[in-house]
Amino acid sequence: ITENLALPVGTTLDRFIMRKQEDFPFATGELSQLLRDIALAAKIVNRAINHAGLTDIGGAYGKQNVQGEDQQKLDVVANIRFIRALRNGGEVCAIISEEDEEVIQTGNHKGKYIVAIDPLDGSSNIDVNVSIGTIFSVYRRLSDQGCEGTLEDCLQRGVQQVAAGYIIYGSSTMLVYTTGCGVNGFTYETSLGEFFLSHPNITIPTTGSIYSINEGSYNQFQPAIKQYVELCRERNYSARYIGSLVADFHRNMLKGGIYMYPSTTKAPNGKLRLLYEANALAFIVEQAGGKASNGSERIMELYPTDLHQRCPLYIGSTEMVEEVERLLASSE
Ligand code: AHM
Ligand code: MG
Repeated sequence: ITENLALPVGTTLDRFIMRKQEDFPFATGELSQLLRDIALAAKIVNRAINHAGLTDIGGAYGKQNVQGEDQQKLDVVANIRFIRALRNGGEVCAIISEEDEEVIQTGNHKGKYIVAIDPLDGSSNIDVNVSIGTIFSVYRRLSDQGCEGTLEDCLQRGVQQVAAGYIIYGSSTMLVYTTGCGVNGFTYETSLGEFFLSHPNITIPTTGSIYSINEGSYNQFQPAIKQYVELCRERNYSARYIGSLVADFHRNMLKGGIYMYPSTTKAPNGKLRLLYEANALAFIVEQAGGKASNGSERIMELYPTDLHQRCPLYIGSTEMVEEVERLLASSE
């Protein structure tokens, strides 16, 4: 057996971030450091996830988060790890997390950035060894440095994002991010403890043949969404729904497809959260050439009024999202 010399390939995440920073001679390097902080926390969370079946870490924590959902121990672990990494890094003044009702003040009053994060998305999949993810958005603070981050700093529109990304803890662990100049993906090489550039300049096909929606809720969908699902069935599209947003999104971005979490009769605003789920993925998909909509408006232009507000989400290949928008518009 000969060693596979093709692996791992060239560029580490650190080097890539450094090279990108050199393109901006006046950049201070704080955003670069912030991204490195997130990557470090991702490695620690990745280790915790890999040990989940072996330690007493899996299973319900016995508490509920602010959405009234059961918190898993790993949710809590991931939340602590990311907050700690961002606090220690010093670049972030305030954090919005799915796991915390209020804005988290890091104490870094000089920090220029705000981070919105879902530390561990798809947590119902933890105990059954199915892919889960972390989603994050980065904003520049609006208030002056030298004090705590304000609510206004946290309630910015998606178009104000300076960076966004996700980590998918899947068959391999990947970090995918954008700073507004395309999307790049890095695969984690566990034995070396490094992320390596594996998916440079990711682009999403303009159309595809995968649709991802929880069809179990079909009876609760609006007529236009039922109609779109019928069209997908007639066209023999593949139905693929992991129930982990990051994993469903990642697959569709690479292969072409649409992910939908529509409004339902039980949840008129859908389930997903604007600030730390929809906006980040919307920024990424647009940078990859795709589209993200709430059915009638661009996700990134929605005005947030609440830290944990929800919105319907149609995201993926441009032509597929536009077809859903047309069906919704003509059914009004
Ligand atoms: P979570 O943030 O509590 O994990 O919920 C978000 C998850 C998404 O990852 C996934 O796409 C969706 O909820 C699945 O919801 P449902 O079971 O209603 O289809
Ligand atoms: Mg979530």
